[in-house]
Amino acid sequence: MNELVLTAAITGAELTKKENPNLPLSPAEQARAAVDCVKAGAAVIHLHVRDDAGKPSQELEHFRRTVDAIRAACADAKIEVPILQFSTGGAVGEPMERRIAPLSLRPDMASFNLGTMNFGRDIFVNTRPDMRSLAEAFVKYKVTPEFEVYDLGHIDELHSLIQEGLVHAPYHVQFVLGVPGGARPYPGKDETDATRLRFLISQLPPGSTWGVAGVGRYERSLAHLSIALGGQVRVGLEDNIYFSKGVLAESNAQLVADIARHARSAGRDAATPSAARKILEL
Ligand code: KMH
Ligand code: ZN
Repeated sequence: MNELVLTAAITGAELTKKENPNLPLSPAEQARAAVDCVKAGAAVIHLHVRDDAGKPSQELEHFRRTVDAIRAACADAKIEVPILQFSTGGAVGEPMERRIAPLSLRPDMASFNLGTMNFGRDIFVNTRPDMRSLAEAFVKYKVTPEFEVYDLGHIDELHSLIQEGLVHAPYHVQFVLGVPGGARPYPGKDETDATRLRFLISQLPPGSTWGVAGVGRYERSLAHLSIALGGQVRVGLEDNIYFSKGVLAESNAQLVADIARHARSAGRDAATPSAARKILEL
């Protein structure tokens, strides 16, 4: 089977070290985490950054310093620089113009969220006009989007954007499943999850690549399902702070290594960053 593109979502915007002290926040911590994840099999780093107080930030300077730190750490470790995928989701409540701004740094990829939704106790706002401004910025800065799909209607929105000529191939879709307010897996009902995932895949634009990010306790089971169905996988502390029930993950790399090991036993080696660039048509 094809190689597995593993994405590590190393930091996120909603968590603090209170929930997991191993969450990387500073540029140096994020750089170390990125290197360790690449060594463990990750090809893509999904990146949120923080300010000096550890608060979520969409400031250009905060992205720039983390990117520089990751590049330098990869050079020191003599490893390939991973595909860097900036978040344009930011933190709940961040206005769209601030979320768009980092695209001007022209990262390899960036996330593109496809609809307003309940997000735990919050509302994650992505209005239709905002999404159209976001699409224009992706075209302007020539950044490849990763479309974040939390529910069926988000795929419909992707089709609308394509029909309006606002987004263009390649289409890479991340199914983020398990957010309270979005589509959720059925614990213990693997067949139901497989049926639902197969249906979501069947609705994608032709030629799309896709992966699954299972949130919280669904991370591992959905990763295994995606591997079995030929998809890609995202794991990391942004999505899940535990390694197993009640046991905090020691690092992002621990979560990546666990999935890479499983993938290998299922006949899929983890793709290197350059192999992943080919698979994702970057
Ligand atoms: N922080 C979440 C509200 C993304 O990175 O594009 C949204 C998020 C998605 O993390
Ligand atoms: Zn994110």
